Amino acid sequence: RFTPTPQDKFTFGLWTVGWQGRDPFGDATRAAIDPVDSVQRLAELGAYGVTFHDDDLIPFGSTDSEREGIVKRFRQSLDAAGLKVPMATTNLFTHPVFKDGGFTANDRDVRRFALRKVIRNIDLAVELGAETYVAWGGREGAESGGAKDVRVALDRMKEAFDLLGEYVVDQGYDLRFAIEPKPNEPRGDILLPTVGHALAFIERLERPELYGVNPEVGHEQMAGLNFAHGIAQAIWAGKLFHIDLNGQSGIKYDQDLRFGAGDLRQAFWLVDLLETAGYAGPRHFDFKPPRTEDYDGVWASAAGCMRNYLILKERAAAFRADPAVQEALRASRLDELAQPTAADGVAALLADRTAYEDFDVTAAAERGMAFEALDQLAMDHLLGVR
Ligand code: GLT
Ligand code: MN
Ligand code: MN
Ligand code: MN
Repeated sequence: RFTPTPQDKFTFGLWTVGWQGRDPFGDATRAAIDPVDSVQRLAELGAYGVTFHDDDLIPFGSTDSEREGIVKRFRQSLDAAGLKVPMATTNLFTHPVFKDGGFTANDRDVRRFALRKVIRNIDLAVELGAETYVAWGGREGAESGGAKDVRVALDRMKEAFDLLGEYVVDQGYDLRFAIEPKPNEPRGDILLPTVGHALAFIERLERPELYGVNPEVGHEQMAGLNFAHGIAQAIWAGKLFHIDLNGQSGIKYDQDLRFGAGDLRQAFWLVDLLETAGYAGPRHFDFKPPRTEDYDGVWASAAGCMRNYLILKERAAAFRADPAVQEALRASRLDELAQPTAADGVAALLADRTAYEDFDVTAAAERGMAFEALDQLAMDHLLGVR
C-alpha cells in the first residue's frame, strides 16, 4: 500500500535530489551526487523516470568527447535501472552570461547562444526518448521598468519558440514544448508569470499545437492563485503537457517542498483532478529536499513525494466513490452545471417567459448551495476519518 511502481509514472529532475542546498545566504550543505547514483536510487524507490537540464548531466563547458562519455555512461545506467527520460530541459539561468535572460536577453549574441544551447540539448533529449521539452525562463524578466521593453521582449520570446518549433518539425522529431510559468525569483518579475499568461502567449505562436504548459504547484501559489483551477484550465485548453509537483505554503519565496507538504487541501483537489480528468503524462516532482537534510533525508523526501501522491489518490478516489458525496454533489447541483444553459438557442431563450418575466428571483436567491456540507465530506476523506 502506497508503494510506488513505474506504472504510477513518477519522475524526478536530477536537479531535485541532486540539489546541494546552496541558497542566497548559505553554501552547499551536501556533496554533489553522481547522476548515475540518482538513477539507481530513484529506480529502487519505484520511480518511472528522470529528467535533466543539459548542465545537470554534462557540466557547462565540457568538451565534445567528455560529453559523449558522460552520455554513454548515463544511458547505460538508465538501461540497467529501467528508467525512462520522458522530459528534458535547458539551463538558461545559472551561468552569468544569462544574467539578463536567454531568449529575451537584450544582448543579441546571448540570445543566439541560448538558442544553440537549447537545440544541442533537444537533440540529446530526443536521442534519450524524451517526448516533452520544458522551457522555464527564470532569467527572462527585469528588476526595473526601463530595463526591458516587454512588448519587444515578447517578440523575441515568440521568435525563439517559433525557431525551436521549426527545428523540431524539420528534424522530424516527435517532441512538444511545455512552457513553465513563474511570477518572480530569480528575476524581480519574470515574463509569462502564470499559467494564464503562458496559455495566451502560446496562441500567438506559429505552430500553437506544439506548445503546452508545465505548471508548478508552488509557482502559481507564489502568485496567490489556486493551482487546481489553473490546471483545470490548462486541461480544458488541451495544454497540460507536463506538470511540476511540489509544495508551497502561501505567498513567499519558492519553497519547492516535497509534494503534499505546504497547501495540503490544494494538493488533494489537484490529485483528484489529475486522476479524474485522465491526465496521462508523468507525475514529475520538482522539489528541493531542505538543506537541513543529509542524503538519508534526501531519499526520505523523494519517497515522501510519491507516498503523499498515492495517499491523496486513494483519499480522492474514496471521496468520489462515497454515496454520501454523490448525494452532496447533487444537492450542490454539480449535475446541473453540466447542462448547457441555452442549447435551445437564443430565440427560444428570448421566448421563454420562465427565464425572465416569470422567473422567481427571490426564490432562486434564497436557495442554499450546500457547499459547506460537501466540503466537510471532502475534509473528512482527506483526513482519513471517513
Ligand atoms: C529550476 C526551476 C524549476 C524548473 C526547472 C526547469 S529548473 O529549478 O526552479 O521550477 O522547473 O528549468
Ligand atoms: Mn519552484
Ligand atoms: Mn525550482
Ligand atoms: Mn519547476
